Amino acid sequence: MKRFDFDALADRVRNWGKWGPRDNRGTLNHIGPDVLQRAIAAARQGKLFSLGMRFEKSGPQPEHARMNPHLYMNALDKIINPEFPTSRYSEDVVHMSLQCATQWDALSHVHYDGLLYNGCKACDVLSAAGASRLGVEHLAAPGIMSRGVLVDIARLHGVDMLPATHVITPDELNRALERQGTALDAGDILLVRTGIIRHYTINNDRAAYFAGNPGLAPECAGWLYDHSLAAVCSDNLAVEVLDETTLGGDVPLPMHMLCLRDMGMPLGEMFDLETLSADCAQDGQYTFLLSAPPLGFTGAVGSPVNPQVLK
Ligand code: UVW
Repeated sequence: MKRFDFDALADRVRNWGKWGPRDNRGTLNHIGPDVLQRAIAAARQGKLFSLGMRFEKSGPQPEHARMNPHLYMNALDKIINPEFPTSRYSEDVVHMSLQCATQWDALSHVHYDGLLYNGCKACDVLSAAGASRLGVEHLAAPGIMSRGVLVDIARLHGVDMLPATHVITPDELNRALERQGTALDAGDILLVRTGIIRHYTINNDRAAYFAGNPGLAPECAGWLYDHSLAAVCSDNLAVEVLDETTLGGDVPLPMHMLCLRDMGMPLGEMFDLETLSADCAQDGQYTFLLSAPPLGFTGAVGSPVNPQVLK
C-alpha cells in the first residue's frame, strides 16, 4: 500500500484518546452491557463449537517459523504421600511461541513511526521483558466475549477455499452479509472465513498454508471502523491478505498497522471456522455468542486462545 493512501486511512480510523489516555483495550470498549445481552440472546439452540486448533508439536508452523508447542512432563507418576503410594500425580511444561496457532494479537504487537496504539512510545513500552503497556493481559481481563458474526467469503464464491491471491474487499463483505441475511451491530466480533486453513487442517500441508494467504484488503479497515466492530478474526495467518503488496509495500502489513496501532482493534488469527461454517449454512444462523479470552500473560504481545461459539 502507498504511504500516502495509508496515512489518510490511518487518520480516519485512529481511535487514540477515545477511551482515555491509559486505555489498553481499544475497540473492545465497544462491548458494553447491551452488546453482551444481545450476544447472550444469540445463543438459542444449545450448539457448542470450538474454533481452536490443537496445540501440539506437529502444529501449523513450518520449520524456521514460530515454535510449535513442545510439551514434556516435568513430574511424571510422582507419589504424593509415601504413606499412600498408589495416589500419584503428573505435571507438564510447554515451550511454544504464543502466536504459533489459534491466537490473538495484542495492541502492542506492531507499530510504525515509533508509536503504538494510543500514542504510546515504542521505546518506552517495549523491552525484552515484554510490553509495559498494551499487553495481552489487558485483553484477558475482563476477557473477550461478544456477539460473533460469521461472514463466509469462501461460500459467497461457492468454493471450499479462496485462492491464495484473493483480496477481500468491503464490497465482498457487504455482499456476503446480504446473501446470509446478516446485519451487523456495534460491538460485534467479525469472523471472516477464507477456507485457507483447510490446507493445514484437512490436507496436512503446512507449506501451502504459509505460501501466501487470501485476506482482507487494507481498505477493509475503514469498513470495520464504520461498523464500530470490537474485533476481527479469520482462519488465515494474519487476517489481511499476505502477498507482495502487503508484505513489500511502503507500509508492510498495513491492516495490522491500521487495526492494532491506529484503531486499537485486536486481530484473531488461525481461527478454525470450518465446522461452524457448515452449521451456519445448514441452519441459516450466522450470529452467536462468542467467548474467546486470551491467556493473561503479563506483557505478552499475543496469546493462544480456544475460541468457543454457542448458538
Ligand atoms: C503474521 O504472521 C504476518 O501475522 P501475525 O504476526 O499477526 O501472526
